[in-house]
Amino acid sequence: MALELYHLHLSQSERVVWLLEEMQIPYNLHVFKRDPKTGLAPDDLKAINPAGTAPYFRDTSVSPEVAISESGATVSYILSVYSAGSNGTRLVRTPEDPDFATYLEWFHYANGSLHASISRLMYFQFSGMPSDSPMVQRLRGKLAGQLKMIDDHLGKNQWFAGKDLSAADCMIMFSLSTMRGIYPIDLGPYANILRWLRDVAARPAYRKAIEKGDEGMDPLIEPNARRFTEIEAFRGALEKA
Ligand SMILES: N[C@@H](CCC(=O)N[C@@H](CS)C(=O)NCC(=O)O)C(=O)O
Repeated sequence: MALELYHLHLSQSERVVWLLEEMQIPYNLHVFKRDPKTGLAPDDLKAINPAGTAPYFRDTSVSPEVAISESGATVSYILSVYSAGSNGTRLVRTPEDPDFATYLEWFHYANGSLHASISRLMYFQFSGMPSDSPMVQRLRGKLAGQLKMIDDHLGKNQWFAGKDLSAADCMIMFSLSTMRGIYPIDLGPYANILRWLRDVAARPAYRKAIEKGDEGMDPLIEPNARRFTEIEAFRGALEKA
């Protein structure tokens, strides 16, 4: 097996690093740092991935080789082809599992709804749009509703798809942790989300993923997480946020 994962520092490709660490599947990790000025992918990553983003994933053990540049598709591919991982960890749910529909819903909620809301707000923040503008207020209200719904769910379930960790947790984690270094969100009112963040950060595989991909950065699990002001393009907006 030759799995190649191209990961961008402080980015949603951490989802795939974490998944592979949980499943203990051998892979080669190629880490790229964000451009310190623009915060975007560096040219050497853009030269490898035509989409210019991370994650970028290749499975060279099959012919023709597989190449994917969407995190959700990469996670689904790994789960379909290597389902149980080398240590038997089963992070996928199938129609026979009682939590199958819940799993699917949260898996897709990660990028389809939660990250979509946060990244829209992030672009407004970068554009300098005042935080009291009607559009920002409206989106913030929507995000607060989403966080409340997640918090209620995690009040009744230890993990997103019930009592065990699943790939739905791997998909959601980035938006509620590392992403807050780019778009700050106060999670103080959401005790169940904070409990879940602590549970994730206590997992050796998650720690290992962050250690390998983000140079041992402390996971962003506090109610008010640190901000990535070391990146010039983020600094101005983050200092005002
Ligand atoms: N929907 C894609 C998003 C990929 C994406 O936009 N990745 C960001 C990192 S969070 C990136 O590579 N940004 C660098 C750039 O756009 O130059 C996924 O889930 O993989």
